[in-house]
Amino acid sequence: MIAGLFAYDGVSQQRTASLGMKGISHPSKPSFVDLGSALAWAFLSSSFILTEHAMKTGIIGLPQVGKTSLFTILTKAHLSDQARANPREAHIGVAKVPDDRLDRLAALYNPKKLTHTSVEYVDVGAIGQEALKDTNYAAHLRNVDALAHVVRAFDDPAIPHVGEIDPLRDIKNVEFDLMISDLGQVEKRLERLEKDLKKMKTAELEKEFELLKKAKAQLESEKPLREMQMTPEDKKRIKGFMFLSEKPILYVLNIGESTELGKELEEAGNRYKLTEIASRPNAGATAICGKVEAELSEMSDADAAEFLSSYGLKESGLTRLIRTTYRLLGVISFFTAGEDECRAWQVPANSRAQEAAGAIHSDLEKHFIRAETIRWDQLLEAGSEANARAKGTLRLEGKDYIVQDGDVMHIRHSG
Ligand SMILES: Nc1nc2c(ncn2[C@@H]2O[C@H](COP(=O)(O)OP(=O)(O)OP(=O)(O)O)[C@@H](O)[C@H]2O)c(=O)[nH]1
Ligand SMILES: [Mg+2]
Repeated sequence: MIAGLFAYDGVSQQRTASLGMKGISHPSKPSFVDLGSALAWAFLSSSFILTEHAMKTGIIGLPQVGKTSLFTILTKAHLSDQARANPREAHIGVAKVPDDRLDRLAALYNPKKLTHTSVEYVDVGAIGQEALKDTNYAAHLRNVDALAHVVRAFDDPAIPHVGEIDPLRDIKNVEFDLMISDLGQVEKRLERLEKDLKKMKTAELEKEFELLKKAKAQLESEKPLREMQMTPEDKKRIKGFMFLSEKPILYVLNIGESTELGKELEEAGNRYKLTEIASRPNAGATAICGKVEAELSEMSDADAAEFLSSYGLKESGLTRLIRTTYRLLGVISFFTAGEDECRAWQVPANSRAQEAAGAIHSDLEKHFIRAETIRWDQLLEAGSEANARAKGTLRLEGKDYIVQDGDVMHIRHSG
């Protein structure tokens, strides 16, 4: 059976028929006619979890730099004063990834449902060597996929800060703490490995030993592990340690209010000398003004747009921050579009079309035939799938096609 469907719920109905015909029964799984439950079940299917689990970003930084304020506006969380004050408690929340391309597709299809992708943020107490010795605290950070390091650049005598405002110094201090924490772990494991290798030599243990010695040298020369060149095998080998300095990092400059905020935000990286550090492997920088973002988050969309333009801004710093985090995580979005649902799907960059189909549903991956593919802007330009097909901008791609950020895909499958 070949069916081209742009929307997910079409696919789920297709599943009903095909699974029924093959007589596969899943007593614990819902009827696939029920779309809500079908999606819930999709969340449980293994390939879905691999590709579509919300990526986690840990918000770190020195005391009183604006971490919790940023977390609150990102995730629209309502924290009690008690939760805010407790440094041992991590706050976890989800932020929708804003995507203007998806919004524009939705304007074309007018779907019943519009689904963005999301990023999960974890806000922990202030970082420091003592805090990192706390296993609970460290565990929260080890579990994230990337770090957003909030750095204070705003001046406010009422809010204490160690010394002068000096973002680069603060960044180096925090990097140092991350590296010390990793070094402790590396040394402990090396000691253990040395003992084990005396008892029994295996190729795998020797490889791990060599790799960790390399990591130790890297850390001792005060370079984070995210800058160490590694083969994919080596990466896998040390994945289990969840080293903190290995995680991609986004430096978030929290700058003060200004009437020329647009210009200030743009120039902040240069002004605070972050250009070099942000251009290193797996690193990036962005600037926000926490105060203004807090005000924006209380406004209606229309008021927010007016407010932004009065500061000479096209988009909120928050939107940019979420987008940059997404890029740093090494993921891209492709879309499915239809009258029932327009939806963004998150897959690792360089995914093949067949793998991307698996992000929607494992059955689509298994029974993949081809993907009708078009760039989001070409689809908008054509005005409809039929027009795009007539113009030849709607392509038929095979299973090995590398999905591009912004592709709209329509998976043809036999199932
Ligand atoms: N002037 C100014 N004050 C800010 C800004 N962001 C946060 N603050 C204030 O700084 C104080 C600390 O903010 P939090 O968001 O709690 O900072 P934090 O980094 O989570 O603090 P700890 O978790 O205690 O380390 C609060 O009084 C905020 O109102 C900002 O952009 N400008
Ligand atoms: Mg806090």
